[in-house]
Amino acid sequence: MRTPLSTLLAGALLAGLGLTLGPSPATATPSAPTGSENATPAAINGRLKVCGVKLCNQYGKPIQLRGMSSHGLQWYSQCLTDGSLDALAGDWNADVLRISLYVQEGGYETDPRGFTDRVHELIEMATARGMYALVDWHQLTPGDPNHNLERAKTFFTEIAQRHRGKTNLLYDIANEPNGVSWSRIKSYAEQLIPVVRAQAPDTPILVGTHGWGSLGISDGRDETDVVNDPVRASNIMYTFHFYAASHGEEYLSALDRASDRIPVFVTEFGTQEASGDGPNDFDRAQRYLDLMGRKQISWVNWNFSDDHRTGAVFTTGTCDANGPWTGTAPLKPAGVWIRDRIRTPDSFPTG
Ligand code: IDC
Repeated sequence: MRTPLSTLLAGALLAGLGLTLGPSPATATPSAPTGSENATPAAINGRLKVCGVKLCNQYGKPIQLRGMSSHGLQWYSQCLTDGSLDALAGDWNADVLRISLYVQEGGYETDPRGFTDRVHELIEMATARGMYALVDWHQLTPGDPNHNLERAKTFFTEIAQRHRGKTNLLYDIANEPNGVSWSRIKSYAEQLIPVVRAQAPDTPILVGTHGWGSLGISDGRDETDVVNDPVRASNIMYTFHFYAASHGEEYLSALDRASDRIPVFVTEFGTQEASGDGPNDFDRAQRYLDLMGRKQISWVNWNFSDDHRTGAVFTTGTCDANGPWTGTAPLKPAGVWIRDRIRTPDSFPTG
């Protein structure tokens, strides 16, 4: 059970009055008191839509999704099991699972059929647990997404077609463009988006920004490249990634400025260094979380695996042993910290 029934009933009454319960934006606006088994983030919020610079639920109310990204499926698929996803949905109370499909480095390009099938399967597993499924086309090396445009068209056409009846999908079409200008990324997005929309006209699409998803900051540029030359498509958001121990004030203020002007979704962040390893900077990570809570910026943390690095939430060996998955016992410090912040409702009022 995700939400006590009394909270649900109260929430439904408030929702009817156009009010929300404050604490947990993504779960605070029930459509009807349908019983606790249906009180999942995806059931409550339904089809999402970009509204101004925010992400809104089926009632047009701004919400914030919080959840976890998988590690690369080619390496850590064994961390995504019935048990681990039960824990993510039921113990962590996550709203969203990001399914990280690397294209290179032993990923999609080596076995398009096998990886596409695995993504289908993971979408079904997230859906069965009432979570949103954020499908991440994890291009990284090479950094120009155009390199994989034809592959992306093939992949997303099948994904969008197969899951067109679902209301819980989000597509992240370029993980971290790097070494490439914003105008080239925009051109990629404008070629791919119509292909996806032909199958799934209403699914929000997330577009990676230049400089490894830094809104250009890591390239010595900034968000004005995007603000002044946005992708010509509706129902899209732009992504921002940060690693708290590496990315300081300049990145924080870019996120703050940009999110006033364009819809931003933080599809990946870590509490440690950009390597996904090294010491955690929980203080700075909390500043980002406070900002994102205040502005209802959705976020997804990297990563739900037992990789040896500090940014993988589970201790090494957890996945091969198939758990245990719940509670804090199997978690590294970053895992304990992020689980708390996914579980615990924001203290910020919504709306
Ligand atoms: C890292 C993985 C590591 C892998 C490396 C290269 O943890 O196992 O060898 O990628 O593929 C990102 C990327 C994400 C990175 C992560 C941590 O999106 O793929 O994962 N990171 O370095 N951007 C900033 C950090």
